[in-house]
Amino acid sequence: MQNIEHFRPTKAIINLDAIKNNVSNLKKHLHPGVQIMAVVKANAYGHGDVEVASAAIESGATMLAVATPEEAIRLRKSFPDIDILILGYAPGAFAPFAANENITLTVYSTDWVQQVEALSFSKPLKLHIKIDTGMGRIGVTQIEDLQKLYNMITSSEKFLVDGVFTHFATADEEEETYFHHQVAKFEEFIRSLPEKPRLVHAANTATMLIKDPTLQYDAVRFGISMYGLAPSAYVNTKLPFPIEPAFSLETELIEVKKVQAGQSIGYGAAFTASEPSYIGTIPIGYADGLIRKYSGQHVLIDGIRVPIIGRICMDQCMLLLPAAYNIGKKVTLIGKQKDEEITIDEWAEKGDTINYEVPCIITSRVPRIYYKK
Ligand code: PMH
Repeated sequence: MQNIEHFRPTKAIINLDAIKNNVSNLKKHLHPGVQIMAVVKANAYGHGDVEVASAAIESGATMLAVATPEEAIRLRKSFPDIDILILGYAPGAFAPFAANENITLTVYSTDWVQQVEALSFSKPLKLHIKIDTGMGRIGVTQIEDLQKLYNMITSSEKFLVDGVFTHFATADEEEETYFHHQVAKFEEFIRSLPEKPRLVHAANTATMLIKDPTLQYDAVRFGISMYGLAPSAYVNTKLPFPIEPAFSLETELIEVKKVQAGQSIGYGAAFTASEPSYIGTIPIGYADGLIRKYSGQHVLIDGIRVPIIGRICMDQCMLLLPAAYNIGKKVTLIGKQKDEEITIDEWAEKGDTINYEVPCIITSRVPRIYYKK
């Protein structure tokens, strides 16, 4: 686990066994033949794209999904044979490159197809048509537009319709009406196609785990719970199997000092000691993704909860210690120590956000160190 290139003690530890267990457990809940598309966009939700993809593939994922051309190209270098789908926008100019690299693109606009048709290709370009059934993001919204797009693609030898998909806006919520409206629209659109493409897919984590397992179609797009996090508090109460978080965040005390009552700490002198206190400094700050909103959040030392005090600086922040710990003492920001655990969900609540955002915004300055048995 020790990597001599990383001198600063601040590290994200990624447990690849947890990723593998989460994918294996999911697989047991899939109908025979349903493929797992591991959603590894945004550097695998901040966990590390290549390593997470490897672990997911070892456990049964047969496809990778990303958001951008750059993410796809990076993964293609490590995985020459696996299907890679870009779920988001790819500019037309990328299409010949995608075809050459066997990267599948998402399509939703006839203008885009027209522009791309004019380019020359070494191989056919694989496409998945995106249907917007209610997310309001990208995708065709009218059956006539779907048919026009489908006909345009299938009448050109440059393209191959490999899939069709949609994305649900409320799969992680208790509400049913909007969700079922989206499902009905998707099925109506699929029925309108002269031929079913190889891969129909719609389910994200929440859909397949709790909302409606019958919506697995040909593939499921497994994201947040592959990382051991529940898509929402509502889903968390209904999970069909326990999930194991993969992301921990650790550092060490780099300074410990005793201050007197009345002494202030940090920018704006925002914290003032009310009694003689030990203050610890840790080398992690907002440039690492520890945004200032996290001031007051607890971290763990010796299994004891200790608060971050004052304003978080760019590269450092300060803790109110219960004792005069030694420099070099391990500090766990996310993860377990003894019987205590600080979860990503706790950080999300403190930051008024969702768990997805917490590891995503831990910046590349924090090395990801991979752990597996
Ligand atoms: N499919 C698409 C098209 C997505 O955008 C996402 C996640 C997933 C599947 C995976 O969802 P899951 O992690 O809930 O399983 N996309 C996003 C997003 O754009 N913002 O937050 C999550």
